[in-house]
Amino acid sequence: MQFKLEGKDEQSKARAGTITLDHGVVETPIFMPVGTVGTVKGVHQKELAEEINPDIILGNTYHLYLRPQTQILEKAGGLHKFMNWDRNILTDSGGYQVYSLSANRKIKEEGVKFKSHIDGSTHFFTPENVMEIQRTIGADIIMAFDECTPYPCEYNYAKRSMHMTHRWLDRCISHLEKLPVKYGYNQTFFPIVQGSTYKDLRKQSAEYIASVGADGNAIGGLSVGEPAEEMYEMTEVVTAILPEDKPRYLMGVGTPINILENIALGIDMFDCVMPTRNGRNGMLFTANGTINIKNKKWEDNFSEIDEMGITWVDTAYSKAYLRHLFTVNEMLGRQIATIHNLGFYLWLVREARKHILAGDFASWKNTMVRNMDKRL
Ligand code: PRF
Repeated sequence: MQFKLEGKDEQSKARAGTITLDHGVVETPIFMPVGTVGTVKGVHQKELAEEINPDIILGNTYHLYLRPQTQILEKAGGLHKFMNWDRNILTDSGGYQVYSLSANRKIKEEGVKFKSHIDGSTHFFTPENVMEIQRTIGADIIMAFDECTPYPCEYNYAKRSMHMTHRWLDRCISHLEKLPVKYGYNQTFFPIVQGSTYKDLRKQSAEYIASVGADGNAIGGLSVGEPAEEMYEMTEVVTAILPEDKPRYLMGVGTPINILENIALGIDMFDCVMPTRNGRNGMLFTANGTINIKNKKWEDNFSEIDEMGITWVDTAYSKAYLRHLFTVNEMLGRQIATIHNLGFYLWLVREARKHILAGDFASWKNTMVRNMDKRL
C-alpha cells in the first residue's frame, strides 16, 4: 500500500491524498459505503460503481463470519469475487459489532465469547482467529481486533481496556505475519486507537499505535454517544500524534457535518451506516439540510428530489413520488433514498478534496456546515 499526500489546507489540518491498493487508487478524503454482509443494502454493484462510484467499500467480519461463513467465502475465492466487486474493500474486525450486536458477550484477555444475534449460537473471537477470518474474506485493508468502549466509560475501565487493545494488537501483528495471503493480492493492516474520551489515554494509545509503523491508522471508540465537541477534541489529540504520511481512518463517523469537521482535523477515511440506514427510514441528506421524506408536507411537492442532481435518481423522481413510495412501503423508495444519500456523501468528500487542493477548504467547510445544519 502506498499513501501519497497531494495537498494540505493552510487554515486547517485537512489533507488530500491517494492510497494505492491492489484493487485501485483511493482518492482521499474518502467515505466508504457500508456493505456489512456483502451488499451495500439496496444498491446493485453496477449502480454503486457507476452512479455512486466509491473507490472502496466496507464489509464486516462479524456478519460475514456468521453468514455466509468463512468456508463459503473461501470456496468463492474471496469476498470480491463472491459479491462481484472488483474495487477495494476494507473489513472491520468485529471489534465493534461484537459489542453492539451480540448477546451475553464475555470479554477476557484471551478474546471475546459471544452469542450470535441471529440464532444465539456461541462463538469465540480472538485477535488470532479474527486475522485468519479476515485473510479468508480477502479485503484489501483489514482491521485490528479491539475493544470499543461504551460512552460514558469509567476511567479505570477505559485504561484497562486500552491496554488490552494494545496487547491484542501485538497478537494480531505476530499472527498475521504467519498467515500468507490467499488470493494473490496484498492485504494491508490498520491498528486502532482507543482510550474513550480521556485525553491522556488517547495520547498514550495514539503513541502506541503510531509505534507499530502500520501503513495506515484508525481511531475507534468515538461517535458512540459522546457530544460532537468531545469527539472533535479526541480526534485533534490523536491526529497530532499519528504520522502525517499515513492515512487516518475515523471509524463509524458520521453525519455530513461530523465528516467535514473531522476532515478539518486531519482525517482521511470515514465509514458510517447513516446514509444507508437513515435512507431506508426516509431521511435524506442534502447540501441544504436533512429531509424527512415521510412528512406530509411533501405529499404534493412535485419538485425534484434534489435539484443538485448528483445521482440520476435525484432528478428522475419527485419528492411527492418518493414520499408515496415510503407511505405504501415499497422497496423502491428505500433504494432511491439510499442511492441519493450515498451519492451525496461521496459528492461531499470529493468536493472537500477539491477545495483542499484549491486552497479554500476552511471557508467552504464553514459555509457547508452552516447550510447543512437544518431540517427542511
Ligand atoms: N472499533 C472497531 N470498529 C468500529 C469502531 C471501533 O471502535 C467504531 C466506533 N465508532 C465503529 N466501528 N473495530
